[in-house]
Amino acid sequence: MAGDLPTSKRYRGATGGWGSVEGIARVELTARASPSALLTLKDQNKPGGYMCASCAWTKPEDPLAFEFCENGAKATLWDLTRDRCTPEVLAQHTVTELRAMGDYALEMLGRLTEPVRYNPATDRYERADWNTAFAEIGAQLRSVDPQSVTFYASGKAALEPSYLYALFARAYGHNNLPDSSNMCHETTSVGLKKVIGSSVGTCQMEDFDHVDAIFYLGQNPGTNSPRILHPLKSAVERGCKIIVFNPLKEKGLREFVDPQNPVQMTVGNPTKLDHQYCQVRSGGDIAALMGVCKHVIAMERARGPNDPAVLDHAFIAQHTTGLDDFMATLDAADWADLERASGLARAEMEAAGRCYAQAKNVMGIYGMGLTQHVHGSQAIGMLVNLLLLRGNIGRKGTGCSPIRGHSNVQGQRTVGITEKVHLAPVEKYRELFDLETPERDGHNTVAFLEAVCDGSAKAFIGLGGNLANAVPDHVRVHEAWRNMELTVHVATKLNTTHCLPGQASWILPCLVRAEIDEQASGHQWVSMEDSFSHISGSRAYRTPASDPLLSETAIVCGLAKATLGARHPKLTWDAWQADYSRIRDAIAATYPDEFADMNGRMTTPGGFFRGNAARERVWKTQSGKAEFTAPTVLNACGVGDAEGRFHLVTLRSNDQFNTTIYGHDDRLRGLSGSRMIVLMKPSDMQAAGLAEGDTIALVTDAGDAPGGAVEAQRKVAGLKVVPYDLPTGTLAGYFPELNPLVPLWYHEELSQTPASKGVPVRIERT
Ligand SMILES: Nc1nc2c(c(=O)[nH]1)N[C@H]1C(S)=C(S)[C@@H](COP(=O)(O)OP(=O)(O)OC[C@H]3O[C@@H](n4cnc5c(=O)[nH]c(N)nc54)[C@H](O)[C@@H]3O)O[C@H]1N2
Ligand SMILES: Nc1nc2c(c(=O)[nH]1)N[C@H]1C(S)=C(S)[C@@H](COP(=O)(O)OP(=O)(O)OC[C@H]3O[C@@H](n4cnc5c(=O)[nH]c(N)nc54)[C@H](O)[C@@H]3O)O[C@H]1N2
Ligand SMILES: [Mo]
Repeated sequence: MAGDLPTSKRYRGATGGWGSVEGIARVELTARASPSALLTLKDQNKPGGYMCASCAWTKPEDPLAFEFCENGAKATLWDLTRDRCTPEVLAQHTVTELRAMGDYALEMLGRLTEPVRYNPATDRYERADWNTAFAEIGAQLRSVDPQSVTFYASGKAALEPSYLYALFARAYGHNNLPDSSNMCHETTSVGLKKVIGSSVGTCQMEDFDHVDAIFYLGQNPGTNSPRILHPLKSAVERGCKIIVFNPLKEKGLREFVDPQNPVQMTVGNPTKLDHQYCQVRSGGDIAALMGVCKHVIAMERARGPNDPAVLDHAFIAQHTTGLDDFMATLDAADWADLERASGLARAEMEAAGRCYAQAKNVMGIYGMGLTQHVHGSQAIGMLVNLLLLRGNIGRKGTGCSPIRGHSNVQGQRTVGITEKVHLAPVEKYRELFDLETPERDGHNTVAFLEAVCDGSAKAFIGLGGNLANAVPDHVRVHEAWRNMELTVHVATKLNTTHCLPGQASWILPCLVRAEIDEQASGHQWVSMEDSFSHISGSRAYRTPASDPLLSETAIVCGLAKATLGARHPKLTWDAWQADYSRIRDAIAATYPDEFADMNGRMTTPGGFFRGNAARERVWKTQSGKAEFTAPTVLNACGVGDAEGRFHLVTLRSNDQFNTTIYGHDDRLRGLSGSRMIVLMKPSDMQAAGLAEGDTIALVTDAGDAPGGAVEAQRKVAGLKVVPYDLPTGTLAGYFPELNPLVPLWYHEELSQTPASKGVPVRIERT
């Protein structure tokens, strides 16, 4: 299918509605889920049921009849396929052949059923048993320097296995604990923390009942967090105004038909969502928000003696620092420069400024469109600047909220999966387990990949994910990846990373979220944290896809025992594996302020809230206040404009979950048939002499690596040009197909998140 000429019929339906029902039905067919899998969906995101394995949007206290979206349903049905990737199926192909198939075909082989090990002599994965797998992996880990080993986590594994995974890493001897967050919201963890002292969002569900305006930047809810559309729709129906900043006119931000509302489904009158749509160019948010703030300040200065203040002076005086410097930067900024850097007209920024000033309660919501830029933390800082001007944090109906990705990515960080020692519960490990942990910070994703490329990384364990394909610089990384001595993957389905075996390589298959997890003490619960810092229990009722499957918790315990032996008597792997409530006791003992009585509270409808200081206007920043920051750049891209240079946005289609591709349609954008496409503004096409359907290559145009090293050319060929409504100079296409274009060194300045939303490229005709 890939490579066929795409059809670009404009999708006329709204987000949600019948289209989403069809979308689910199609995946049910493609994934070959068993008919009873559809029944399983009714338990999704319900108290007593299992939590969705797709995004991290919050689980409401009072769930809808079907508290899942098109894409959450797809994720579950995809997990519950009837196809099985058994050792017999694997025996039919060499790993070299498998690698050439690509992620879509690999996942279509079905669920992995038994542990397999790589045999270099036959270039095949072959059946193994759990005891051998644990013993041999443990022995090999004992023989290498722990500092050369990395334990990756992809954001899906629950709090219980994640807590143990981090503990295992540190007991073994490293802090090399990158997770998918390093490619995602790490910019939030660092950038938001810097300015308001919180590494996570401050909003709660009830804020949607009071919000008057929402600034919605760089996030595509129709595809990536569809359940947020319900509170957005209710807010709009109450009169809330949504001001969107996005280079693409994303359908999900324009209109919504509630698939749970029979009248709206029948009559089909969608709710219009956006009040104003600001089509910023790639990286244009810093300048756009500066323009908005500039106008708010101008309104304050222009007000008459009897007019109410525009700024919240009391809040600013009591709670913030840095306003003067920030105002000086705004005053020095020229409107023409702001227009150029943002791609917006002055009038648009002024209109958004008026809307901001007129709204009593404002929320800022954002996603990858802010975080995946070289100056992404400055963009987040600018959004916070805007909110602080009128005290829009720490009050009902206000706040700043990133929309998180994987269903437990935020929670994995909360319970210790972090490469940064100062974020690890080192004292508690000592107190509870007599454990001295390594003092050196570990590798994040970029540092790990650099170690892979320079040969110092010797072993990799992946708790989920498809890391080698989710990262930048495929060509360089894939070549070096195979030089590792040991690669181990805890996984549900086969993917490209598994097909890049190290000298020794194992795949350890695990249960999915919707499957029964039975241990010595009985049927287990697990738990996860959502975008709003609520912790919910999850328990599943599906029979596992095969008998030999183990839970992620059991696999982590098995690996830890085999590696550490009896070295740490207080690390009770057997007891933890037998009864997960004991792991939750350990989590509660490690984080008493947030997780006290975790076992008792996790079944609260909607989960329990672990609290947020910034929401209470307690600012855990360096200054002890919320910080206005003056941006040092106008555009968030790391490389500026030049003749023939475009900035490429890599994004998700409606038919994928990261590297898991469900199909070749992107319904809400009206695209179908191929993922090898580049979206381009018609006038840019004309200027470049291109017509619809022309095949081109994109070549990276970022200059050389810092330090002057000349790097291999980065190029993706065979891309079809599709005309699309985009700002001048901005192109868009799909992740992960376009990842070979992102240089490993092209990442966010503070967090090292790869800058996948503003990749400088030029076009080559082929
Ligand atoms: N169905 C489904 N759900 C998912 C995922 C999935 O792949 N499929 N992935 C999950 C994960 S891990 C994550 S992190 C989230 C990701 O969810 P999102 O944060 O929505 O991520 P993207 O799809 O990458 O799209 C980001 C949006 O930013 C816009 N954008 C790009 N560049 C800029 C810019 O410079 N400025 C602004 N203002 N906007 C810009 C794009 O047009 C796009 O609408 O979704 C999660 N949920
Ligand atoms: N160019 C570009 N690159 C990007 C992005 C982008 O927008 N543009 N987005 C980035 C972002 S936000 C993220 S989060 C990363 C994602 O990076 P990853 O998290 O590494 O990738 P996924 O595609 O989510 O991983 C899919 C694989 O996880 C395994 N899996 C699925 N479910 C389970 C489970 O329940 N347990 C276990 N153990 N394994 C499971 C399956 O084998 C599946 O093939 O990619 C990043 N890369
Ligand atoms: Mo993500």
